[in-house]
Amino acid sequence: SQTIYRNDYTPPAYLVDTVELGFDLDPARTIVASRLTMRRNPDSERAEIELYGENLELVALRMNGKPLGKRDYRIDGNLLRIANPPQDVTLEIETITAPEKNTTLNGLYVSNGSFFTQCEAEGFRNITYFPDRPDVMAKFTVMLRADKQKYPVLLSNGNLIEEGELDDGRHFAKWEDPFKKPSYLFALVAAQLVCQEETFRLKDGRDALLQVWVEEGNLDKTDYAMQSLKNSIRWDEERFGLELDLDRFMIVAVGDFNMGAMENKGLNIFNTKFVLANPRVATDVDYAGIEAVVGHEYFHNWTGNRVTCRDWFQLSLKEGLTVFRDQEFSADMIGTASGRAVTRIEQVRTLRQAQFPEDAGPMAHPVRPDSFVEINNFYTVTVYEKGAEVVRMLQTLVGRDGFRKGMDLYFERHDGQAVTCDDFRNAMADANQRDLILFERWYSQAGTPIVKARTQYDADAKTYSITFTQSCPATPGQPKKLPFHIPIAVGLLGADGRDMPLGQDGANGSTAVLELTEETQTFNFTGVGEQPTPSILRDFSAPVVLEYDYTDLELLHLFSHDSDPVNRWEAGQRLAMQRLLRLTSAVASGGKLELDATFIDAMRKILTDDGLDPSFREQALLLPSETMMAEQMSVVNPQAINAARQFVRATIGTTLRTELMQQYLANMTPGEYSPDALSAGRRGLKNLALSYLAAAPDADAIELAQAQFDNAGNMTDRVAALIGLIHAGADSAAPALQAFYADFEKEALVVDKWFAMQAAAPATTVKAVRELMKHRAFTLKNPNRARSLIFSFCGANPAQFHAPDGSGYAFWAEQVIALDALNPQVASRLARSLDRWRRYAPALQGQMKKALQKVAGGKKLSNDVREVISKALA
Ligand code: B3K
Ligand code: ZN
Repeated sequence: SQTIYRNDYTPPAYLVDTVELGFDLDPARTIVASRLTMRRNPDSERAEIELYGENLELVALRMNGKPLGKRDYRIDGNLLRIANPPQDVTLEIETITAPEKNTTLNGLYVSNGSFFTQCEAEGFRNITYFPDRPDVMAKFTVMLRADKQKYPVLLSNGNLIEEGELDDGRHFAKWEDPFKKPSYLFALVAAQLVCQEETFRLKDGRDALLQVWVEEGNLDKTDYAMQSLKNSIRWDEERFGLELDLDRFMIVAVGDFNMGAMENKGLNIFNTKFVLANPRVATDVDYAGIEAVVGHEYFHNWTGNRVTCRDWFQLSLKEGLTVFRDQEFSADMIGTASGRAVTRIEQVRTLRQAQFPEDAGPMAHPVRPDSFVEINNFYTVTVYEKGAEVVRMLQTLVGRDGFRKGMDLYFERHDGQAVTCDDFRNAMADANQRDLILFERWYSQAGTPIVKARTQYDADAKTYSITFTQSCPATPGQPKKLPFHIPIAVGLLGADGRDMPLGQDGANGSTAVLELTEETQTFNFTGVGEQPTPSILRDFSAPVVLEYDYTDLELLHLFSHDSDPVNRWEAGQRLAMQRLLRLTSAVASGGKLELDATFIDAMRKILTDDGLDPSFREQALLLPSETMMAEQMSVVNPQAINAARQFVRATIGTTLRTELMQQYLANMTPGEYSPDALSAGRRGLKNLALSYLAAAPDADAIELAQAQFDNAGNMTDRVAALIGLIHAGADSAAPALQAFYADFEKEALVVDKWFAMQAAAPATTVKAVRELMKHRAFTLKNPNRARSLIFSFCGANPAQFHAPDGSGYAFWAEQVIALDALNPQVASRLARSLDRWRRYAPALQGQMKKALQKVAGGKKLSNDVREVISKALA
């Protein structure tokens, strides 16, 4: 395994203008014929054709009509080189692959008897020899041939230009993509599928054909994906002036898929999880996921496909930007200010739950990494979610209109090109005449910056000052950091809870965006008539850790009054976190467990404030997760964390019993199910109330959960009730689980939920997980199923996973090794579970190290897993 460095980039020696691909599809032996027209790249000095190929049987290779013999080319590992070719070259290549043997789900593979592809990042080289790098963009024409009965539907990118019958019961379809694209955006599907379709009028008056393809029995679950696609198309027209550039846009759902979905040009391939929904099988969270992912993949058509990445180090150029776009889309779909704030709160939660730990661990890397062994390991929360934060900060700095101008300039300059993160930043800077030189550090430096704030009020002068000091912890390969350019949105609250008018430059009414660019800087406010309570980092204006010594009184004030809903929520999280951490040490030292009435009263006030959206109240009442608590401790004690958090939940359940019950009843959503944000928010609050009631198990709460389970009219309520029963340890939990399985055993995505609920349940031991693995519905081969049981246990059940005897780690090691033999990309994700091993007590650390070493010693380890494990052990 070899490390690849960003600074080693060189342009390709040959470019490809056109690609003609012919597929004779057969699960055991698929023949791929490829014809490439290539020419010397004027931007390169080198005179060599380089083609990548993996797991291919090379049958024939011709250059300009002449067969090439063993001496005319060299194959080193996955690279085929032809030295000193002429200026213009036509290459003809014939290869054979065995899709049915491909368990990696990378390249061309078979799922439930049909053919699918996944080519990003470097999967195309498993299909044919090709300059498989994103800066080689070519026009593709694709001929598919296959048995008509088994594979009645033949799809590829772009437009269908011909189809017809062949001998022996076979048929063909020819597709042409009018746009140049890199090979990672190639796709084909040959399958037994049906579709929901619709013509949709675009803004410029053209009609586009939209299709959602699924297996026969799932046609009743495609409405929401179709609606989300139409909403996405409209939204991109309106917000960014970007139109669909094809006559046809297809979404295809497949049950075996390594990630969420893939933005192949005109032929998006999706994990069924992000397509299929009806109220019976999908939860509110599933619906929101479908909207976001359908949007995300559609938005890639411009940010990713029309303008793509020069090399894979630039991945965040398309991913960070496209996540930002899908976040804005989801927020705009809700429409209300408080709904928007709730989506923002969820983003902050994801960052703290997953990205901050990554940024502080052995796999920490900049948004634009400097090196990698396996690029698939860098489709991370840092590249995606922190990358989206970086784009969001740009919008905060140049304003919404300025951001649009920057986007317009970006497309004006780079449409049809493969470019870099610098090109994007430069477009933003140039369109707004802004200096964004220092801002580059957000792309080049890893680690979560820490911003310390100190404040001073001068009553006589009526001035208030905030001094910020920033620092950033060392990360692998980056011992010292330079200051970041950090937008910090600030408001000041008066004693009456209202925002004070700000006499500060750049102030926009009651919120000022301060720009911290040095290590230490002081900002002054004038005309401040009373000692304010500062609301710092409003709307989470930068992905940093803010340290400020808030008193409880100040936090309570913000929690009751801050006009910025994100900081209002944040104040509650701070109050809760302080208590959770105090209780965790009390548990560990055998001290007395107590929760103060002040905190309970604050929670009660929010819970019963009918002036607030239910979805906001739900967010405000949700406690920081066990993972977030662990990140705050110098030595992590998973069992004490769990016990402390359970104590707080049970105490809330007991002391607020009346109010929780009231809210439970007040937020029922009778009538027909609708996934809209308001209804989902009501269900969310109601089900959170239920989970608190069930955390303090009394007979009534269990009865309530049971009744909800029996009468649920949708999956959201059914799952919430079942989780309530399971977590309460109710006798009725086992029969309910059985009934649930019996009702839904034919719905793979619901069976996933069934495994996941059990995996995350507090009483589920390693041994119980091993038992569940013997269930007839379990298989490691399907990524969704593996994730539902094994990943859920290792990630969402820390108190059991970190069992003191090390049995969780031994289990983890076994599963990483077993998965790696089938599917390295999936295995490598699971391998990340022990990233933070050095933060645990010595006894646990020793056990974890042993498990890591066990995996490291595996004989046939993939590069994917080896990279993750060796970085963890380094
Ligand atoms: N671009 C794909 C992810 C590909 C992952 C390759 N290991 C999906 C997305 O981000 O939209
Ligand atoms: Zn993406």
